[in-house]
Amino acid sequence: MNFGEMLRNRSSKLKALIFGLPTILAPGMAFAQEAAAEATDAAAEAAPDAAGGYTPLGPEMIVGQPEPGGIWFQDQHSAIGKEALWMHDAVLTPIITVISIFVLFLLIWVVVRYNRKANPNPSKTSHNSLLEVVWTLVPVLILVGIAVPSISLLAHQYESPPEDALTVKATGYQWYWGYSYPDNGDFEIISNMMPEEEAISKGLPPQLAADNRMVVPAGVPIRLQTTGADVIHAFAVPSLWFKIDAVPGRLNERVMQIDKPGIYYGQCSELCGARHGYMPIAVEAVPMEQFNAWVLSQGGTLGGEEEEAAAAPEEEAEAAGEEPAPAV
Ligand SMILES: [Cu+2]
Repeated sequence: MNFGEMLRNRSSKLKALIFGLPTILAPGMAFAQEAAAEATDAAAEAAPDAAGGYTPLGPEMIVGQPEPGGIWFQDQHSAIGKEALWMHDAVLTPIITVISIFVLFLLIWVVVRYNRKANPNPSKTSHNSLLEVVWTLVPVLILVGIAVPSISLLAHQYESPPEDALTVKATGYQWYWGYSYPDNGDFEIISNMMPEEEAISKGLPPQLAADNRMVVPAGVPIRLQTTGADVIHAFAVPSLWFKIDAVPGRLNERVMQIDKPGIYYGQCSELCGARHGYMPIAVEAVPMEQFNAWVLSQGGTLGGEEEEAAAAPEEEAEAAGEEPAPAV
């Protein structure tokens, strides 16, 4: 366990204590939520194959979401996220902590040892070559030490998606998201915030749950493109270390690769007008077969379906996403 992890674990114990209290005081509330969650699970189990083999994930599959009082990063579920969190926890936080404590110690030492009462005749020293070399060299070495993992992290974050990556385009509208799938027939899903009562009754987090999620396959690279239809929005999902502006007239893109199936919540992160706070992002990562079933249930096509009508279904499934992205 590294330093940042230790701090995070400590804070979560404290949070459990503070935020657990209302739950103890209001057990009825917690019960109602659990019952609702169970009811949703039961409903989901009762109607599998309703949409051609695809069943929306239930609340038990929520992986990435903020927690009350959370002041640390959310757990990361992508390779980039893990690298970046390591950079923060194992490199930056310890260095910041040690330097802060060292400077505080120096300040206290000067105040106590060299105040007018304790040291009536101050030294007239104006130079000390050794000290000056040390206090120049040590910070330089620290910065060089930080630069190595920092620059490689930066380079990893800007790596281009592989050519066969599945393309998903997120468009920010005032005030909802549209997700289109150019490799799968270019259909678009419109995603609005789910009404609060509906979210609670389904056991989903209110103001984060969306009526239609951005469904993507887990474990494969996704070329996520963003653009804005009216003003600048930003597509941000903290548990995937993902944040990119959605700018009108411009197409931004980054690789998103999600380790495991689950639901990952985010929000628009660029002030975009009156309902900026009400355009949540709900990413649903599912195994590839589930994704293909979902695409078909939305009236989309699997990659290369028209050209390779004779191909076996499994091959088609594998080919999903291999169709080159249309020029934009
Ligand atoms: Cu927005």
